[in-house]
Amino acid sequence: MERIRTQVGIVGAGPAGLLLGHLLHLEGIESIQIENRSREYCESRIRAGVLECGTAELLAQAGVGERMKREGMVHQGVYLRFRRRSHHVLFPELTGGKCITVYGQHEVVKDLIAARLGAGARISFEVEGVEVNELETRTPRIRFRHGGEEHEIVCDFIAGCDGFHGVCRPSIPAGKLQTYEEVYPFGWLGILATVAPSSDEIVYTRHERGFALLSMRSPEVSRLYIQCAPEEDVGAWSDERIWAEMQKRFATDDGWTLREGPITQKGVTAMRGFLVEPMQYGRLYLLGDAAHIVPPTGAKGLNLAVADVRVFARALEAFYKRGSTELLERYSEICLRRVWKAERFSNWMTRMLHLGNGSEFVERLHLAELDYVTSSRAAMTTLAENYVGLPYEEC
Ligand code: RFL
Ligand code: PHB
Repeated sequence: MERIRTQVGIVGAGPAGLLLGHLLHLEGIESIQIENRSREYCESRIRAGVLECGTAELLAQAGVGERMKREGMVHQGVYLRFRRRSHHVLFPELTGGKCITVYGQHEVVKDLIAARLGAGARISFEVEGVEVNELETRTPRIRFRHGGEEHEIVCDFIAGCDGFHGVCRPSIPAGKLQTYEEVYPFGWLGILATVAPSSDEIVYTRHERGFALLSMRSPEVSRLYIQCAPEEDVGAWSDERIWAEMQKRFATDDGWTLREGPITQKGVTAMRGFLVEPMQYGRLYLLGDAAHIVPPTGAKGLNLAVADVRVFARALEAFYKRGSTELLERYSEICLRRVWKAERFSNWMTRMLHLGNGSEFVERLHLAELDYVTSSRAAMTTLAENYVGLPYEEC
């Protein structure tokens, strides 16, 4: 068995794990990273698309924002569409000049993998049998198989960046974490289509047939979603059926048209809110989806992962450079303040925009809420400041 010593062992090469490895490297802190999927799989997994203002700035400051600045699309606002009319929410005038960047998560992942490997980092893809052990000690360990051989990483800290279905969170002994969960009765059927986006900015639509979302990945590629049942069978949705449903939900009275094109990817995502408290046990720290999940309606998941990484990287810097454990002790508390606000915002956006199975009274309340949000500057500011990203917690 090969035994390797490092400062930080990182489990998972999604955005959280990769960005953490990169920020630590910039501070001269050594890490080793393992991932159970292939590099190609990680680089082509289509997920989030919206970067908060602070996320884009952080990537740029860390030197991994070159391509994002060139190819990412800076958007000044979003459209809220209901009763067949679109209403624009313009962010800069409501948030002191802030915008969002539409840039695919898989592009962020590609940029980060290139930066890590370019700096000579060790990332082992396609590992198997990952276990995290001795979490209560000063030398926690990660065991895994790679290329048929057993390996063990002995480190000072383990960063659990292995997503919602990873092994890190379930390795924490029962009773040590408090879990909070909300399963939403909604799913999203998402598609990627080779067609120029039909809107200059993202469109969130509430319709009596259900929610629909129009987003994009480039001037040639559209990303669209429609509300469906959480357990919807994607096989039941032919391309023709998907476009016909989208045409109905996005329809307006002002002559706008939805362009159709070849569908290159289809998938269904169930929606949940989930988090654990604290986000840490012994020397194992959980970051990103490993610790919390939000429904995608607020576009917060990736951005929360980046915010966790920012706090944890600073905490490790304080530990290695000044011997201070204060930030490490406050890691969970600092992150959870932001996470709970993102859960709140995502819950609000989800309920307001989706068709529930509640009463007609509740449905009318949601329409009144949309009417209010699009007509009151105060209400619009609430949406805007959360969407572009609340200020980072001081640390
Ligand atoms: P990830 O991206 O899930 O990465 C975890 C990595 O760990 C690996 N892994 C393991 N590695 C080693 N050993 C094991 N035992 C392992 N188990 C798992 C996995 O293969 C993977 O590579 O978590 P991370 O880094 O925390 O990043 C979180 C984001 O991916 C997630 O929050 C967002 O995608 C959520 N999300 C959105 N977030 C936004 O901020 N804006 C959006 O617009 C947005 N839209 C979305 C979304 C998520 C969606 N889906 C599919 C859930 C839209 C959708 C449809
Ligand atoms: C996306 O572009 O994939 C996207 C945009 C906004 C959301 C969720 C996903 O709220």
